[in-house]
Amino acid sequence: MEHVIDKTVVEKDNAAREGNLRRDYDTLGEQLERRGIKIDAIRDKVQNFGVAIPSWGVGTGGTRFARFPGAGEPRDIFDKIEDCAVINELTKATPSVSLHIPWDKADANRLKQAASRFGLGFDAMNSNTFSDAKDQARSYKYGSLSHADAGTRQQAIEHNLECIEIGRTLGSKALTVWIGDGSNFPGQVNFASAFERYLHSMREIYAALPDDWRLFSEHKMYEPAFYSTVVQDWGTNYIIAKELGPKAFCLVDLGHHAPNVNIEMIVSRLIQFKKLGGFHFNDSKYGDDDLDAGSIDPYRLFLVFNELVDAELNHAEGFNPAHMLDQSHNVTDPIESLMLSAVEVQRAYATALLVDRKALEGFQDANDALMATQTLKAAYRTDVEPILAMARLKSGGAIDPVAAYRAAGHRAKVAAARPAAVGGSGGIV
Ligand code: LRH
Ligand code: MN
Ligand code: MN
Repeated sequence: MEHVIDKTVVEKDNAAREGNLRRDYDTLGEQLERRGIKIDAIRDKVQNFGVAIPSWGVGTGGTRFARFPGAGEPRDIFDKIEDCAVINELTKATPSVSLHIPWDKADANRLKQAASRFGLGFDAMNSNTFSDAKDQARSYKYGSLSHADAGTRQQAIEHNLECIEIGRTLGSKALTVWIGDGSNFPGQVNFASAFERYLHSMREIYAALPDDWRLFSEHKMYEPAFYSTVVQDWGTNYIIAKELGPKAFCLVDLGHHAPNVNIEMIVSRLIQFKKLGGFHFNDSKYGDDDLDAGSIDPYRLFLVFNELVDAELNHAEGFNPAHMLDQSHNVTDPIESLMLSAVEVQRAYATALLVDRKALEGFQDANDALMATQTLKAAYRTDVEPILAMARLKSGGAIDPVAAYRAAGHRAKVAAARPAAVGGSGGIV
């Protein structure tokens, strides 16, 4: 397997940190032992936990006002795959890439080869009918899968079928459909007709799914449509998954809800009714901010994982969520942000594994609200960094991914090889 980052740099950086890490790990191990938890078992679970990198996340994003490209921006999907490889080499937490078509369109066999050089696989394929591709016959300005015009709907359906075809060659097993369809003014569309047309289009896409694939529909409250959105919330999303059939599931992007919505409870409902397909992890303060996972409200991320771990330990039927990041970076190096987000997601998983579930159940049954919530807090307050770092070390990654990345001077190297990207106005979703 090829490496992008010089292994000797990582080894040197690890060597300087390993002694302290082992001491910290042993100390934490002792503490956890007192709580009846085997630290190595948690570390093993963390080691096996992966989250996919969105190909679109490794470039600098932007807002609708401006985009300020960074140095060494990936020029194409092959550079993006190389950047994804860096993230996985150092964190050992991101074994796959989630592609967006047509942004990442290239010969599928070449794509597969490029990824397998670095031992990377492909998670869900993403279709794009929220912007117009070059030379496409009909515009998505007024919608795609729910468009009033049958020809435009057909074009959007065919695009999704093409994504499935590309994904088949790549070994992907899922298609995520997010549409921007909706309206900006009351009266602009008939809610029921638009949703009916959407369902009709999705049925055709569903019918083309290979047997071992899943179809994820992703809801989002608003943006780009600001009055109504066709797939606006988890309720509508659940209806979609239910209407389509057993291979259809709901995808939860953490940034796609109204502020203060209880996302962990949505997650619980979808698990209970076997329709949780997966996640786009990120964080937000106001809307679909696409900030780094756990950067604003790490406790919420923990509470989401508390539900996921509960389902995992209870062997909830059909429970197999896809874990993906979906972020946009304006002021940080995307590789650094994505590495830290992958680590944050693992942190939420590890801390949720520490919850004393038996005690929690007892407090719930006894209506002891204070102790129940303290049981969650006791897990959340535990600093699991030594577990995460040890999992990385054992898998051949970096104890401190950002430090190793900086020591390797990777950004400067690619900046020299990749010509500067042009800035300009925004237009990111
Ligand atoms: C929409 C979204 C969706 C898209 C991605 C680029 O806001 O979250 O997942 O595919 O952003
Ligand atoms: Mn998303
Ligand atoms: Mn989004």
